[in-house]
Amino acid sequence: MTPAVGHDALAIAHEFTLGGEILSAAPYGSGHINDTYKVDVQSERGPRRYVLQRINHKVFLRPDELMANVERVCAHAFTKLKQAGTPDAERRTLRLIPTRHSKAWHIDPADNRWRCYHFIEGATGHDVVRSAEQAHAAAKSFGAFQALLADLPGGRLHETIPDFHHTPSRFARFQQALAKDSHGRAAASVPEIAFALARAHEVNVIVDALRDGTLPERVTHNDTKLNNVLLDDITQEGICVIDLDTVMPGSVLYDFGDLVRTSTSPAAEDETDLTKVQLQLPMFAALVKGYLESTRGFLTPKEKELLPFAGKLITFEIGLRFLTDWLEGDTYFKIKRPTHNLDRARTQFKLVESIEAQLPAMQALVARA
Ligand code: ADP
Ligand code: GN1
Ligand code: MG
Repeated sequence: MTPAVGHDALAIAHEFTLGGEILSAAPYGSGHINDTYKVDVQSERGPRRYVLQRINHKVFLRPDELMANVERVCAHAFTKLKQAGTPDAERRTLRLIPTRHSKAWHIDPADNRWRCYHFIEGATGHDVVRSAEQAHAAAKSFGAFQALLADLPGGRLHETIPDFHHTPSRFARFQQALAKDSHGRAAASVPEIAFALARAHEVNVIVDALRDGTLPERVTHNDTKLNNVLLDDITQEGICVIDLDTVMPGSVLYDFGDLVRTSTSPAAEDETDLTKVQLQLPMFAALVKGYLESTRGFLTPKEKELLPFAGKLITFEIGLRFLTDWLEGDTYFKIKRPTHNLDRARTQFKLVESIEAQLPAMQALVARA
């Protein structure tokens, strides 16, 4: 999908109760799915910033259910932080700004759904990990997020994307894309296709264990890449988990796994110099430490044992999704260059190889933790 342009974000911003003169609305962030804008407002109390987002309704087919989830999750997290006396609770969870009609989201004439959040100031989402402190902070935050939602009232959340982390379904979709080869691209990705096909036997591990009850279903984030947690610019502490669109029932293993994918390699997700792509064991150690600090109270032995494998499985799954999107003609992830999805698939698969080579060391590290 090429980045969307042409939405009048400035006009949409006026639909929300921003309490001041709206000065500008400019594209913001590096997410692959939604259209995000930073909105600058001059209020009586000084300058204020907000985040305005158009929900990608080609990806999220039931945006109203998605927003119902987001409202519940934000309200629960904020209430619990307040009850715990957390001093800066306002900065530690996303908070929705109501529309002029007191709704949590706005529907424009073209049927797009828009929502607006307070801007989390003084914190940044990083695309590439720079230090073990950052890895530790990110894992601790996502673990704390899972702990915070363990007692979410109101029943099961909606599945905003059914089978989102059903790796065997992702594999089947890849096989269909390969069989169809609708854009004649398979010939340009022979090694990547072979890499994927050689790993078919491992895709069932987590979904099978969820189905037979060996692993518990919990409320999980499901998109825990490093840039979906904002780290304090001064202390590097994890401040706020963002991108709540895929918060739904799942396995904590996919959450931990995506931290391994995005917070252990010194290279970007789309790095084309594959010699730079590798799992750095000290970063993995920092992830394990941070994650266990928040989750020790509820994690089962089986969940703990599978943490290293989860890093490999989700890196493979996301690589598979990039490769599938490449074969299908780039209809899902935003791209900035023609081979962007193929480049991303190659990077993920290189990281899978690096994880495979270090799996025993990772397992030993978790066993000692
Ligand atoms: P996507 O689903 O497209 O990844 P995100 O919700 O992750 O969208 O938002 C995209 C980017 O916008 C984030 O990576 C982050 O940098 C920034 N962002 C999102 N929400 C906020 C917020 N409330 N305060 C500050 N920055 C934010
Ligand atoms: C997307 O929205 P964003 O950019 O945080 C994707 C994730 C992928 C990720 C890969 C809803 O995340 O599943 O892991 O790209 N989100 C959705 O970078 O598909
Ligand atoms: Mg994001």
